[in-house]
Amino acid sequence: MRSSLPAWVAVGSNIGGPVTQVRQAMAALEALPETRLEACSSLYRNPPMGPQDQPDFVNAVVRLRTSLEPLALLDALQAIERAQGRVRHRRWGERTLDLDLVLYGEQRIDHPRLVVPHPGIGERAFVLRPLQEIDPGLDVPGQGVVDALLARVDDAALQRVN
Ligand code: A4P
Ligand code: MG
Repeated sequence: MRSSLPAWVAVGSNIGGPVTQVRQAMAALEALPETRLEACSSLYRNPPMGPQDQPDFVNAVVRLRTSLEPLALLDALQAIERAQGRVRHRRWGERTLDLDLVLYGEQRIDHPRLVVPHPGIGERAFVLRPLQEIDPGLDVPGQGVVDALLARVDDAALQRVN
C-alpha cells in the first residue's frame, strides 16, 4: 500500500433493517481498494436527532487505514450508500444508510463537498460513544480529546445492540 492514514467513518441507518444495513456497510468498507478495516465499534440503537416522527437509528464508527485521498474516499462512501439503496428524503430524515467521514488522519479539510472533522461530531453522542469505544484518546483537531468531548454530551439514550 502507498502511504496510508487512519480514517474514521460514522455509519448510521434507520430504515430497511438498520442492523443488517450497518453490518453490510462494514463489509463493503472492508472490501474497498487501498483500504483496511482496522476496528469496528459496537452498534448502538438510539433515538433520532432531528425529526422525531421516524424510527430509531442504529449507529457505529469504524477506523479504516487507507491510501485513498479524502475526496476519493468520500466518492467510495457515497457509492456504498447508493448500492444500499440510499434515497434522499429530507434533512436529518430517514435513510437506509448514511456514511460520514468524521476524521481523516489529523487533517482539517474545508471543501465544498467535504468538511473534516465532520462539523456535528462534538454534539453527537451517537458518534462520540462508538468513537470512544475504539479510540478513547483520539484528538479531534480543533475540538479536543474524544473522552472529554463525550463527557460533555448526554449518551444515556444509546443502547448497545447485541
Ligand atoms: N459532506 C460534507 N462533509 C462531509 C463529511 N465529512 N462526510 C457533504 C460525508 N459527507 C460530507 O450529505 C450531504 C453532503 O454532505 C454530501 O453530498 C457530502 O458532499 P448527505 O449524507 O446526503 O446529507 P444528509 O446526511 O441528509 O445531511 P446532513 O446534514 O449531512 O445530515 P447528517 O449530519 O448526516 O445527519 N439521528 C441519529 N440518532 N443518528 C444518525 O445517524 N443522522 C442524521 C443525518 C440525522 N439524525 C440522526 C442521524
Ligand atoms: Mg451524511
